[in-house]
Amino acid sequence: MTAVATEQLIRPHGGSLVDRTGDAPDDLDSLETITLTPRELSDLDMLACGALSPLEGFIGEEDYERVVEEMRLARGLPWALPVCLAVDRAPEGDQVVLPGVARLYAQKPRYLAGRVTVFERADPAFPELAKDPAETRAEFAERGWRRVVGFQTRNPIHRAHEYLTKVALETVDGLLVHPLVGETKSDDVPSATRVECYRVLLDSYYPPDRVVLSAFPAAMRYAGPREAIWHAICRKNYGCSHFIVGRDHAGVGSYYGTYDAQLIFDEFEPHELDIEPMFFEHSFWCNVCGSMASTKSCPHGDEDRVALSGTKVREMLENGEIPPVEFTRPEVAEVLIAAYRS
Ligand code: ADX
Repeated sequence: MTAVATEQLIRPHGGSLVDRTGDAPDDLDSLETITLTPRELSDLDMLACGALSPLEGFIGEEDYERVVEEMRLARGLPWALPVCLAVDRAPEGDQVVLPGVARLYAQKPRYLAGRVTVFERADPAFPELAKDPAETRAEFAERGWRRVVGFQTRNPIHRAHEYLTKVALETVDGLLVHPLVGETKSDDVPSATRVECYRVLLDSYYPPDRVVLSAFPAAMRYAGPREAIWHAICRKNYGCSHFIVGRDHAGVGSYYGTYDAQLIFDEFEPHELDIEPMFFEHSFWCNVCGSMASTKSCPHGDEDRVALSGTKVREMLENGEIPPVEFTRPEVAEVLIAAYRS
């Protein structure tokens, strides 16, 4: 494929990529300091590099209310989750310094709004996988990709994930595997182990000239449907024209309906989000088909289907048992077992 201009890629949300990196103010030492939670620190970093375009800072009351009630910013643009900075009290001055990280979760009573200027980016968890939206866009253009599908995940990659990404890849130019590496709940598999899983799977089973692996610095909110919209908008900023939404995207337990995160896309007019969601039914391995499938493509019954739950797999790994190949590739299972042993 021949290179394309970055202008030929999908446009960022709101029209242009925000860049809130800049120089430190001269009076830095005299400013009041506010400590951030890991989630706020992830948001700050994404504000800096334009991953949250068109946001230029933590949102204020007008945006907050419209986002919560209507999934829109005050200016009318779709936006699904508040990006807020909670504080105990209003600061004295109109500028503050934001250092990380407080492991403190008490709900603070106020939100501090305003533009940010980031003069020192947080150290990325995986430096070799850290790519800002401008960098993924440049890479897609260089590779000649215009139609790029983004894949969000917070789990070790299993056969269903592989199926979704490969089916999607059949219809577009390239795939961005974009695992979330910000804060997750404590029983999710740590990002270092997951990143190892993504690497071994991509090395053995994906064509390197069709896939980019990069880390998505966000923290999980477990906000299900709204998070699916938010994830899609962020990936649009990274240059993705398509975004995969499968079963219970960004869900937790059985709190949301299995396909709520797909249905919510109907609340926007066609092309308002611009990025195209690619919806997938619950997929599984079918012994009779001898392949991955979903109820859309497989006529067989439950007795022929392998749909292991995450809990069941965790139990197997804890006992040192290798999950069946129908669920996890052996290369990935080895990484997981080694991680559980250590
Ligand atoms: S998530 O919190 O990032 O959504 P996970 O990493 O499990 O969790 O899922 C990544 C993506 O794959 C999501 O779009 C999810 O809906 C989809 N997905 C995961 N498992 C399946 C499955 N068995 N069938 C269909 N889609 C799935």
